[in-house]
Parts: sequence; C-alpha cells; structure tokens
Amino acid sequence: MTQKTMHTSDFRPLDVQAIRGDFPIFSDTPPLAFLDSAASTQTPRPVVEAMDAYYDTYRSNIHRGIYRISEEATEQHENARKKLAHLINAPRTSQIVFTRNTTESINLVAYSWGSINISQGDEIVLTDLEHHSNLVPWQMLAQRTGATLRYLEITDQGLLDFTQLQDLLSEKTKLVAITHVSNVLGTINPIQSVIDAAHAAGAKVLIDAAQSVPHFHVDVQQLDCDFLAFSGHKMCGPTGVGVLYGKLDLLEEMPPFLGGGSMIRSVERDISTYADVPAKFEAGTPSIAEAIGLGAAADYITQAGLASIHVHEQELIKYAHDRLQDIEGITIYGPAPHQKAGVISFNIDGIHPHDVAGILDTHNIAIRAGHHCAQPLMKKLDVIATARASFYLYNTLEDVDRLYEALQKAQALMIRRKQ
Ligand code: C6P
Repeated sequence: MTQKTMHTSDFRPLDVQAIRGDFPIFSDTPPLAFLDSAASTQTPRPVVEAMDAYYDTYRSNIHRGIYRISEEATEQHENARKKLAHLINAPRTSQIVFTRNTTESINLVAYSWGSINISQGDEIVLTDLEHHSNLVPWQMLAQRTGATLRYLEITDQGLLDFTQLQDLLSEKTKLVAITHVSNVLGTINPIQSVIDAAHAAGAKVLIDAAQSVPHFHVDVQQLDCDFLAFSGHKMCGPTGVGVLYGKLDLLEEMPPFLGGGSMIRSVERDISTYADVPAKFEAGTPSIAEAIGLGAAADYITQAGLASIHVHEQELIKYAHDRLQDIEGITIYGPAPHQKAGVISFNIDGIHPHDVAGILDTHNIAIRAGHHCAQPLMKKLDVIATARASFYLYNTLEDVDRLYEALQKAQALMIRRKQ
C-alpha cells in the first residue's frame, strides 16, 4: 500500500475477542473458523440491530411519504450515505450512489459513462488481476463501441509489471480500470502510481475497491481516482447494497443507467428530465434496510479502526505464510505477505482444491475453492482453480493453526485413499 492510503492515526491493537462477541456465528464450541471473508464477511449485531430497528419501528418507503416514519426512514437512509462518504473521504455526500454491489457499480459506469465517452478506436486498460466484474462490463462496452481492451500483465511474483504501463498508455487510452486488491492473490496494487500515470496520459481511472475499502483506509480525494466501486457484504454489511463513488462533474454529465421512479425531475408523455445526482442513478425503491445496515457497518469498521484491521490482517497473513509453507507439495500464489492484504491462495500437489475445501468443512473451517471469478488470472497461473483462505477483523492465529492442522490431515487422508 502506498503511504498516501495508509493512515496510522487510528492504530490500536484490535480487541479480537470483544469483536468476536459481536458475531453470534462464532459462539459455537468449537467455533466456526470462517476464512472466506473475501467472498462475504459475517455480520455483527449492531448492523443487524440497525436493520431490525428499521423493520420493527419505521419501515416505510423513502423520499415519498409526508408522514413521520417515512421521514425517519428517509433521514436514516441519507445518514447512511453520509457515513459512506465519510468512510472514503468523498468531498460531497451526493457523490455516493447506492447500487446493489461492486458489479452493478462498474456496470453503471460502463453503460453510462461509456455511452458518451467511448467509441471506435479508443482503448481501455485492464490488468491480469481483474475479477470478472471489472472485465466483462468492459468487454461488453468494447463489443458495443469497437473500442479495444489492453492488459497490464503480472510478473511471476504476482505483482503488476510496471515496465509495461507507459507503453500501454497513449492518447487513445480513455480509461484504466484496475482492482485495488486482487481477490485471488491478495496483491495490493500501487494504484496511486497507476492513477497518476493514467491522468498524465489524459485517461480516467476506475478503482475496483471491493477488497480494499473493507480492509484499510481508502481516501478518494488523496487518490484522485475518478470512480471507485465497492460492496456492502464484504465489509460487515448486508448483501444487496453497494456503492459507486464518482467525481461530481463526471456523474453530472453521465446519462441515467436505469429509468423509472425516483430518478426524474418531471415526466411528460414523450420526454422526461432527470433528478440531480445521486438520485439520477437510483431508479425505483432502493434497498432501504440494507443501506441503513451498511451505514452501521461503516461505523463498525471505523470504530474498530481501519489501520488496526490492516495491521491485524498483516499479522495473520504473515503467520499463515509461515505455517502453510511447511506443508509438503504446497504452492502459495502471489507476492510476499507484506505486499498482500489478508488473502492466501494455494494448491497442494495431488489434491483438488474442491476436495481441500470439502475436507476442511468437516473440521468446521470455511474456505473458498474455485476460479474465484478470475478465469484469465487462473490461465496465467496455469491452474484451473485454487484453494483460498481470507481473513478479517474477527479471525485469530488459532484459526490459522486449525487451517494448518486440517490441511495436514487432508493430505494424509488423500494419501491413504490413493494407496
Ligand atoms: N469477489 C470473491 O470470493 P460483488 O459480487 O459485486 O459484490 O463483488 C464483485 C467483486 C468485484 N471485484 C473484486 C475484486 C471482488 O473480489 C469481487 C467479489 C468474491 O472473491 C465473490 S466472486
């Protein structure tokens, strides 16, 4: 991570046991070792309670009702927007557009910004580390417009090969769309350098922050990125709500993505005028309880301290590397632990990663196995799938020990089965 994105001011060691007390899912004995937070995190009580309060005491639609509980729902929904703006240091609350998830946020930009800014012969630069969500929408845009996709490749260590960047950027480059953290390798990309180089070439930059905003400080003003996308369910929030941040002038000039209620100023039989941002991009009744829950999640991780979460995950990832590399026949993908967020992908010779995940499940350990929605990266790594453990603020060194011991048992079991 660059100095600019890493704040240390809120650092204090996490009280992991107290944090775990907020998550009822860890109250069993032995507890679930949940090592799949890169897919979706668990939900703490304050987030569930914030949503329960909406359902139990003021459930109603927003921006419509002229009665008390609808006004309260509107206020809580818009308060959540303020909390999200604060989380990423957006200059204005109106720059936070609520979407369903990272995928929808990126699609919104590809359709809306793409429709007025991309045409035949233009180039969009992506990287080998992208999740399908930051790949397929650009392929679709390129197919619609005749634009070309170009790729920044990775080195054998799983780091972006910066020697290629200047050659990729030219006056044809209209956009660089890049993940902040790889969901497969955990690589933390030095996005500040990418943003600066792209801007110098006259291109805009979209950051896929699905795996960064939940885990360390991301400051959109310092980064000066043009768009940033992330999901609520990867940061202790509920499913069904995500965020698109955009620079105000870009959002203002973009046409709407979806048409319908809430996004209009006036409607006639043949023509409509549109509301200001963010309403212009929020057609129909939104995920009200979920946005309120996401606001509570932003409070929760802010109170825990994003610098503290990052340091805790660094400790876990380093320990996981140290322990897992002892396992015979293991390949750990990606760079050294200090260049990674809390994600470790691996394969063990002779055991399919799905079998690894299945056996770990019998030990009450949840990991993910598969292509992780990053098939081009799998091809680059020359594998069809990996096993992946990922950490968050509630994980412990004991979780890593249990992973290590269960992997040893899985390996012994597979050897016995083959004899
Ligand atoms: N990665 C994983 O297990 P959605 O599904 O829209 O909330 O997030 C999509 C997405 C986009 N970018 C990155 C870097 C991601 O990691 C993800 C989601 C999950 O790795 C589910 S495939």
